Amino acid sequence: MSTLIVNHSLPVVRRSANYEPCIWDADFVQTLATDYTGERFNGRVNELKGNVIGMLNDVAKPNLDRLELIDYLQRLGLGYHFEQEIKSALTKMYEDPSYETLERNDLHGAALRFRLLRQHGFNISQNVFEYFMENGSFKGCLCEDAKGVLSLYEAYYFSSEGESIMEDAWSFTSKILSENSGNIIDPILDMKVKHALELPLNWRMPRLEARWYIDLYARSNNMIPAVLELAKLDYNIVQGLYQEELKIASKWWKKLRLSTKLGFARDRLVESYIWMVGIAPEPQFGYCRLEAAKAIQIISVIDDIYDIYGTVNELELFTDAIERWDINSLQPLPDYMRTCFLALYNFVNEIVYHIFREQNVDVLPNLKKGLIELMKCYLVEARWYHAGYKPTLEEYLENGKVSIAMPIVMILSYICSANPIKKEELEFLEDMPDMLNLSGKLCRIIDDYGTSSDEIARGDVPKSIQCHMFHNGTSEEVARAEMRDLMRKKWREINACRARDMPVSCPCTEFMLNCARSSHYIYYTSDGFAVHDDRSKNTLFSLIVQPVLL
Ligand code: LA6
Ligand code: MN
Ligand code: MN
Ligand code: MN
Ligand code: MN
Repeated sequence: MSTLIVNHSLPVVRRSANYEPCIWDADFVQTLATDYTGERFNGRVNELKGNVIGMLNDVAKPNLDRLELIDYLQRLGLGYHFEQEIKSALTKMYEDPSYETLERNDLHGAALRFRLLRQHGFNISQNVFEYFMENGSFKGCLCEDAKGVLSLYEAYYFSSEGESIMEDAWSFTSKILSENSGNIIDPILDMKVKHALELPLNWRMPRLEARWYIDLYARSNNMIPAVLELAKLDYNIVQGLYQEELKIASKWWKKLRLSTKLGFARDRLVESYIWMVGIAPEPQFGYCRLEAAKAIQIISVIDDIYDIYGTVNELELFTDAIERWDINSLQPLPDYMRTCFLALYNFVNEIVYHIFREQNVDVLPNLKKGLIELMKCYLVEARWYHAGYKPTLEEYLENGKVSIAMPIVMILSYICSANPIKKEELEFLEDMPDMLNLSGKLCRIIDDYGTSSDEIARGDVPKSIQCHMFHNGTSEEVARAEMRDLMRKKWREINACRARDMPVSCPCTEFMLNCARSSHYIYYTSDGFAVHDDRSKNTLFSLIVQPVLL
């Protein structure tokens, strides 16, 4: 403990990220309201749900129609209402041996069935696409079938490493789609192609995809009015829940006044909440969204301390303080760190209290452990930066998969959504299962892709792009292309892993996938978390503020 004394007499030169202030006024947040309350619309929603269940169970419907219906429901954000019906319809289609013969001339049908079955964990082989190949390549005549090619492209994103037909499918479809995008005669199909080339469906944040797809579906010629009405009502009702949660979170943040005291750090409560809408969008996860959004806000402040504001000496003291977790020994910390420690300490204790009251389970050791690991990895990066050390990409990602804060956010999400919480499940998550290991690295790569330009400019540890550039002697452009390939590769490893179900009772696999999906969106062109641009403003408006017009 020799490092416990800070020499207060030396002037400390502090850096700044010059973050813009928060643009979402807390008073504005309190004005959010909706006409679409559950009480008012439940009757109509149940009626429409009944209609849709009838359609899903209608065995007289051609298989392709039922597959498309499932796809529409999921894209419209309605999948969670019909989990059982969807599973049983897909099981029948999976077990029906006549299916493959039927779809030999229909690339769209074959690819759609492949994608939906894979998504729901069925073991369907890539060989279903052999009928569309000759001499080892996809048939040239398929170029005319833009709809089929698009479906095959989307199906690729559900494939695993080593599936060579699917890798061919990707080269084939992405080439044809980029060549034809903008010139496809059917305007709806053309929009879908452009959208898919930006980000494929499997990489998209579900709620935003639902909002986008509602408008598109409304203009489709095979649109089913009951499905559209249900999608709009459900979107608006769930938006009302988000508004109430965000109001609670915003009041808490305003009252805490941590950003007044620590003016150098990001003040991004609303953006933190958007992260959680991305990760756990379904209505039943309200407590999880609320608490994990608060956690992301506090963690961003701490990240700014480690990245920018703190000296290495102070950061060592803070890391020690987190390890001790003792409010009786905060004297060595500078004031700003004491404030931050106390905010984190109280926040964690409040969750620990809540869970203990409800479930008689003590989650303090788990939350503490996750936070200690995060701080240690933050400290490693700070030391690397201040020593001018350049890690290899592999070494960097081993640390970066934790410093992205995904493990702690996932453990917290489990704690705030599982009931009952099980010790063995918590331990399983803490041991960094493959899914978390892979998605942690993936999220780190995606975050670096969007944030490292600003980070390097203000001074930071080499991020994944720079690690690759340094150790391979490449340009930034080449390194970026390499990182895009690495994202696809990591996703294919994740897909293989996803087929083996996680032995955890809350939808943690889905949270992890959604975390990567949200990262793709948030960091698509820039740092959409820290920087305000039209894109991030529109995102907030469509997710939280504006209902869909009925
Ligand atoms: C990322 O910012 C940040 F602060 C987070 C809290 C990410 C949220 C993570 C989730 C939801 P930054 P760094 C898992 O790009 O310094 O500053 O690690 O993170 O690159
Ligand atoms: Mn940072
Ligand atoms: Mn950092
Ligand atoms: Mn850093
Ligand atoms: Mn970053």
